[in-house]
Amino acid sequence: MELRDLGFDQWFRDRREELNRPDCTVARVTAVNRDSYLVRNESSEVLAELAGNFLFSAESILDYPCVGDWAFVQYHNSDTFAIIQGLFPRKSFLRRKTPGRNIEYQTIAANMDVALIVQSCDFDFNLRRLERYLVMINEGKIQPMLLLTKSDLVSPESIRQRISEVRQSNIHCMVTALSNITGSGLDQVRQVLEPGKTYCLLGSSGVGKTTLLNHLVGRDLFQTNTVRAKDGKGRHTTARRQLTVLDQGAMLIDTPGMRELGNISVSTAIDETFTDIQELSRSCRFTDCTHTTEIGCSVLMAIENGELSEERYRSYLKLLKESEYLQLSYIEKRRKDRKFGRFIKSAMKQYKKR
Ligand SMILES: Nc1nc2c(ncn2[C@@H]2O[C@H](COP(=O)(O)OP(=O)(O)OP(=O)(O)O)[C@@H](O)[C@H]2O)c(=O)[nH]1
Ligand SMILES: [Mg+2]
Ligand SMILES: [Zn+2]
Repeated sequence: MELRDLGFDQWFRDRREELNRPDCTVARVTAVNRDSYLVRNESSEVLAELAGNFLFSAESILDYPCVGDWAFVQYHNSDTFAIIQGLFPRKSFLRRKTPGRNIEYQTIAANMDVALIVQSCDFDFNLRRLERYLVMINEGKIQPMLLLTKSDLVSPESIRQRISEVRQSNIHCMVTALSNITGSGLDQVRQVLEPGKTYCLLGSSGVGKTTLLNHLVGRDLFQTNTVRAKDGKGRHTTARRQLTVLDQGAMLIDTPGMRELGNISVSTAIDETFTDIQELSRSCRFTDCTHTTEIGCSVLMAIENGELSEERYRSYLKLLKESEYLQLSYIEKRRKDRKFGRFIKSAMKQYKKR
């Protein structure tokens, strides 16, 4: 095995030249634990920790290693242990807002080529959620693919129906229905997976991500768990993100089922962060008050009489605007981006004419 087989392509080789760390070798982060990591190179996979100066210079959570990252490492104890000295820039990455009141992000995985969105054909199928995944994946510059699992639990007609709903929503990524029980559709997935490329399984708990991975590995390497019968909800069995190299050469990152996507909960997080404004807005005259121009808006009145600082109000509006953009559907967002692109173009033309 060579580093190239683990995804270390020309782009990373160029970065290696630029970064010039002759004191280190290169390895890929394959798992993230609470405060240790697994890193893998041409010959082995070993436990690793962060160098002290790494901890010192990290400014945000996004600076810490995540699964899929390429790292500069130093090996110790006859290559049985490694210290991570630094990270390569990420060619692509997925992030989401961390649960809780702070508006902070968390990296899910880095340097993957394709994100496999997994929804089950029965309880879990949901177009809105699918669009939100697509927004996140689109932002990460990653190619999406949709896997509809548990096809054994619904009729062929209902599978066709689901796929046509996807198409009607103008979503054009590749879609495959599969069953981990009967094995139908698994060959199609195997054919898609290219050696040297990295794939990431994303989706709710209990949809069968790990079961699929075990099928592709060829044995029950990772733990799976039954779902609740009444609503098909999973039990959050997979607890850490881990990269597995398949015998056929593709790499698959399994992730814990997501309760919420960051961009779904941004507006809730904003309300939680600005409880004072939330409180005030209850006595606005209109229930759908945007607190910008309305008559009888208690938020505007509170600014007027000095109860609420203008600065806080501004940062509230700014975050709200951002979250509105995040909550646009994938399609709307693309449209908006294009519109904005055209706007810039025509503005540049006007400018040049002058
Ligand atoms: N009928 C049916 N059951 C499936 C299928 N795929 C997975 N299951 C079952 O669904 C349950 C959950 O599967 P997991 O693979 O643990 O789900 P997961 O997506 O990894 O869940 P988390 O690790 O919690 O995120 C297990 O009992 C599986 O046997 C399928 O295609 N058909
Ligand atoms: Mg799992
Ligand atoms: Zn108002």
